Amino acid sequence: MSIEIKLPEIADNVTTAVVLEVLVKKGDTVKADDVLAEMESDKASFELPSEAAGVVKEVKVSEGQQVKVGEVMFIIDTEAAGSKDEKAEEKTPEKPAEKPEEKKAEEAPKEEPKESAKDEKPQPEAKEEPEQQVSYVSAAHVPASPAVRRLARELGIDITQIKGSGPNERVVEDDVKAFTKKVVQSKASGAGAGVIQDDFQLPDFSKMGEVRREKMDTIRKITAKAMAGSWQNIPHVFQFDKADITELEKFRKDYSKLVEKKGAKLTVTAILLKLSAIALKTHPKFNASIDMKNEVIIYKEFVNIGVAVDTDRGLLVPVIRDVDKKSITDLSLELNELAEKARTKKIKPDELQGANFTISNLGGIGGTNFTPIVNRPAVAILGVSRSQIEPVFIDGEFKPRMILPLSLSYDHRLIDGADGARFLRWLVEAMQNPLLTMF
Ligand code: CAO
Repeated sequence: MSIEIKLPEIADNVTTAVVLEVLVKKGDTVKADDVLAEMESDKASFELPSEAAGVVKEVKVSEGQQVKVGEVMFIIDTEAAGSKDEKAEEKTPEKPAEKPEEKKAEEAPKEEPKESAKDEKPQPEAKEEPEQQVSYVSAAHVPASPAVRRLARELGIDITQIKGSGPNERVVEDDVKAFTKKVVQSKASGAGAGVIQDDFQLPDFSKMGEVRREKMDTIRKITAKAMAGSWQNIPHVFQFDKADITELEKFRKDYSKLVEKKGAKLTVTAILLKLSAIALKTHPKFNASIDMKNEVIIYKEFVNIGVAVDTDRGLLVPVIRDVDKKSITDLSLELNELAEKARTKKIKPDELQGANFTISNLGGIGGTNFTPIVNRPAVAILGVSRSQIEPVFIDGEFKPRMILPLSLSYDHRLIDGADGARFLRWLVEAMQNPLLTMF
């Protein structure tokens, strides 16, 4: 049997209400009194509960829509599979009907999301952010009044991240305020990307065709926040150049056996690590961070470089420390080891922290150029694309040369255009003639 859930009478002279949030989707199993939507009228905000257990057969409203009293908002199929044992389920709350995301949370040990949030972050500063904890609980299942939910929503806070201090862990107004304060302080201290809520209203894609919804995993959440934080805060400039690496490639092939004997490959990334370290030493602004709060530039005497690694779980940035003090062979070995650890989930949190500069090499995959986003608190990142043979006009004729496209993305608050061009040119010339690095 199907029942219609309509907008009930709200108060005298109130004939409509606006849908603030739809908390269920077609196919969801609900229990009696589960909240289907959050509503707001002229007089108050309130929750719209389901009158019976069942499966959501139809969602007839969308967020922001104005609904009239008596208008049908949801249709619940009370006989659909999963809804039959409604009474039994209600009496045994320790075994609630599972939603896919809740199942996932149960399969993993409780502490794991927190751990992996620390383990897997590509941004060192992410560790202090209270909002980085992962929750698989949907907002509808967090006990809180509509007014508190609305406050959280208005402040851009994900209510599932807040531990309630009220009875049965109910989230109260003070919890939302305290959590918001923590986030703001963490952001103001430069500790992280903060809660970046994208309030873009998505259309209902299910009206256009079949869709599949998947919970973001930890790395995706952290990457999304870190990248959005960088993009919103850093005025990026992108500089492009090309290096003729014909001679360097000959050298790399001739000497790769030396490195192979020690157990790693001599790749262009390892060579770029070494050359970038020297470039950072000779161009200190690129080895710096900006403290905007105190209007200070922090120049670093050490040279730690992050290398973007493509893993099954997404982008990770292991950091190689004191690159300037290591040989290319040692750097090849360490890069190999860290990339392997990142790909096999063995990377430790401190191995993902503290990069002064980043190298992102997509050349193994392809592409002619790209513009990577600066990895805060660093101020620049090098993008490396695929090298290929190109005709170059030398001494009156075209000659086939191996050309490597490079891009440099940098923070224009600290680095001027001429600095950016000089830095990248220095790297290009160093690749073409490494002896120059000794001047
Ligand atoms: N141009 C042409 N070929 C390249 C190249 C380039 N720029 N860079 C690497 N290659 C080749 C290598 O020579 C190697 O070829 P062989 O298999 O014939 O020896 C092959 O591509 C694979 O290289 P590799 O990946 O094993 O080694 P690497 O040291 O060059 O790169 C790493 C290591 C970790 C940077 C890389 O594996 C990787 O994960 N890259 C993706 C980085 C990424 O996702 N960036 C985007 C982040 S968002 O900014």
